[in-house]
Amino acid sequence: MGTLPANFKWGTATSAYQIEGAVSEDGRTDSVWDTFCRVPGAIDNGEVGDPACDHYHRMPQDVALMREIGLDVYRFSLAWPRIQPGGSGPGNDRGLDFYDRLVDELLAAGIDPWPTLFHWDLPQELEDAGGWPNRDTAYRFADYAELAYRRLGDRVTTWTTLNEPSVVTTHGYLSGVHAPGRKSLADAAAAAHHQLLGHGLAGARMRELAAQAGNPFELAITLNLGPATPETDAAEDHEAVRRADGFNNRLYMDPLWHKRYPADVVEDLAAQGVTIPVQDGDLEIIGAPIDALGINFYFGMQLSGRAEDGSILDADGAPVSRHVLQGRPQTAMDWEIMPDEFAKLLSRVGREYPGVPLYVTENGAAFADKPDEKGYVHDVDRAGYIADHIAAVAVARKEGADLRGYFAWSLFDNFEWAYGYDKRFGIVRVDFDTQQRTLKHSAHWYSETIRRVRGR
Ligand code: IFM
Repeated sequence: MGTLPANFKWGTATSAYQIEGAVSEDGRTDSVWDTFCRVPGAIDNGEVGDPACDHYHRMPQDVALMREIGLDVYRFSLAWPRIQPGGSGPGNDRGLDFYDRLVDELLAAGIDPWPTLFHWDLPQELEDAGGWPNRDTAYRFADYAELAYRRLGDRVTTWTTLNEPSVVTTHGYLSGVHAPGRKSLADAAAAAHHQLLGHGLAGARMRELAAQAGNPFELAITLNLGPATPETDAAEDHEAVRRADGFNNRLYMDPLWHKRYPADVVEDLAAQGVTIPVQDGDLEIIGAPIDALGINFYFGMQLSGRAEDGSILDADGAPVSRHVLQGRPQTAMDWEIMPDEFAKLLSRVGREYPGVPLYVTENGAAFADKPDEKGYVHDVDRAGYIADHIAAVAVARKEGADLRGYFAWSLFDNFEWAYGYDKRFGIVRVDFDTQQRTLKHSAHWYSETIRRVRGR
């Protein structure tokens, strides 16, 4: 699998809404996902994120499992509506207490806590006030970050602001397949900008508090970057790739690195009557230095700029971007498996956006697991997927990308958003009837790999 250094950081990742359950306990209020789950037909089988993995009540035993696997890092997210019910006002001590205990439990187990402030569970009240398309949400986010930082900042040394803002933009506000289920390009563009602004404001606020307290920390953001390749050398296929790369990748990377939005994306949006609502000073705030970039990767797409009938414009007059399968093996999400594209993507980030350490903060696969009578899953497919992607990390490092860690998605089978519980990404199986946890073959394999690379 290539060469990785002994100090490479190994972890797993989860998110609050996908594992915690206890959605109405200890003062937590609804997030947009609680609301979305009540929309008939929004989630497969009408499932909801409660009790999910019941992690809220089983946290100590879950941390013990992480210790058994031998993780260096546990990446999790904080639930905004648990810490600041309703999305404004004072912190909720009972919600904060949970994360306080989690951080202590992790540190006692020798595991580095990596909280993410926002992994999609926006307080419903903020969505009612306009959600991420409303500029005020960015300021509310900084206030919430302060509450979290004040409680945990003495022990947490890496803070991630956002997880995958592009998914919130495209799935939450453009296609509407995720909460809050809106469908508007103008809202999507505003949501993208205000998430980035929230990132910048929250980072600045936490840096200020850290300086006062003498507690330095590393600031990170996690983006899911998807490589796109043209189906043929035709100009329209290259154009489809440019648009996808622009809207999904460069729309986030360029303001963070270069304090500007990519001119071609701004033009694409203008052609559809949409402007990114940037105000004076925003890009300075967004482009303030970060200490780490988290990259989430699952698949890339081969694109054609022509519809099957050969036309280059769709019914609304917009340019066609058609996903064309390459005939590669697929996961249970129907995502084609392409570790070679992952290596290229990581090398590209290292080359085009240098100067910041990189971490793979999510990578993994759902497969149709077949547990035996004891709940054990011999998932050689998942272990193979992870092995091939770790090998891609080693390739990219060789080509100069400053990759320092790999976190498998996910520690547990969990609530996979609009797919409910059917798509299992865990290296640990969760029996959702009994909440029994069972390490899969992939967890044992991961554990052995970590110990081998670490040299102990
Ligand atoms: O489950 C999600 C996670 O919440 C964000 N990244 C992708 C994962 C798999 O779809």
